[in-house]
Amino acid sequence: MPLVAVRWTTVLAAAFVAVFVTQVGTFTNTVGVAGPATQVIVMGDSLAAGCCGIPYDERWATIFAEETSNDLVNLGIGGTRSYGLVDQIFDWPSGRSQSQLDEALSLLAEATPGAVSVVTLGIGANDWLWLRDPDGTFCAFTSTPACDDLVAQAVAGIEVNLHIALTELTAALEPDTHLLVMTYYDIWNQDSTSAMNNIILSEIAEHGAIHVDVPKFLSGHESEFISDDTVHPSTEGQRLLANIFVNAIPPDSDHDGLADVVEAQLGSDPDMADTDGDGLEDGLEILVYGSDVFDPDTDGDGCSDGAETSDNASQGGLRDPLNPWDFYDVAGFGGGPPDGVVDLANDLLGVIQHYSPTGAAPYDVRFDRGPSSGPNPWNMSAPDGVIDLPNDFLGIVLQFNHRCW
Ligand SMILES: [Ca+2]
Ligand SMILES: [Ca+2]
Ligand SMILES: [Ca+2]
Ligand SMILES: [Ca+2]
Repeated sequence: MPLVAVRWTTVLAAAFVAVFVTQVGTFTNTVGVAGPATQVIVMGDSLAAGCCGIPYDERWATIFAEETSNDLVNLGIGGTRSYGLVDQIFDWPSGRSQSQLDEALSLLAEATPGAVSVVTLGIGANDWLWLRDPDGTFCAFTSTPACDDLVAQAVAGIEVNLHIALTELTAALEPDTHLLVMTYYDIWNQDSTSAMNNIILSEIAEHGAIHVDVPKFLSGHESEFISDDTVHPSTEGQRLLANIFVNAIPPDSDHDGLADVVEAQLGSDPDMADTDGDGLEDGLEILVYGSDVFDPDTDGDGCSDGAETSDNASQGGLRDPLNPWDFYDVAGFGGGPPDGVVDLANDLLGVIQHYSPTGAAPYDVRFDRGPSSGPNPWNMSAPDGVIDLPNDFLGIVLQFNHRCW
């Protein structure tokens, strides 16, 4: 899977998320959450339970509960599978006497009316993630005929167990309790993940649950949001997941991944998925890229946010909508403003004309870029004061003829 070249800094991401969370924090009292007595019940595996060195307060479930003003009841169990959800009693280390599903059903049966505001469920990935075929091949990495059979069986098992879980949960829920069910970002084996997600989607539809579309936001951005273990979200990923879950609470009239109440806070159009018409949906702009939902070209480099985040490099893609230096279009015909194409006469010859590795005249900042900050050579950084061979001449040659508007 190609990684989209987004290279926003951690500082920028953190600053942006802080702003966003402040905004969602103000909406939580408007979604029918009736004060601190309500609960969210979180069910699932290690994605729900949290793991791998992420502190409790920084896990998505904790943040989600806080942002929706709910008390958290986290039933998640690391490593569990869909049959474990339904059948398995984890008496160690959790000391439980019921399966995770039965525990949730007990809580729902005992709850006073209105006490449970949201139930979330994420299950399935472990069913196939650790499968090995008889030769010891790790099926998550390699497709072999034996692995394909094993994965197919695992996916069929997910269907059976998810069907049981959703049937019993929906029967136990009050009508206004939100049941949020997530689909999975691709971890290793894309076909297996797709097969599993298709099962999950059909079960969601059958039971009238709410789809939490995690892959829509996370797939292609693994390098930003997945931790070094290659499976679990990093601290940034946990916050992203929390925001995705918060925004899945309906209504989201235009299905762009931002709840109507959040769009009301932002001022974006709740009935238009792409408020500024730049080809990038509002949810992706806000939750993933940190770009401006009102400005089609957030960084003002002449290339739209939608084009920069596409995977077509020659049309301006594989760039960063927050980096104004990664589309090396300098001057239009006759030396006017940028004309949307990195061409010979205006751009490449301009760099050659101003070539001056010692920083002497004729320096012109328009023809200067800093070194690439990767992953592609055209992902260049701010002017570094010299118009030289590696950053500028090669930098512009390697995006020669790229065009974007
Ligand atoms: Ca929306
Ligand atoms: Ca947009
Ligand atoms: Ca731009
Ligand atoms: Ca840019």
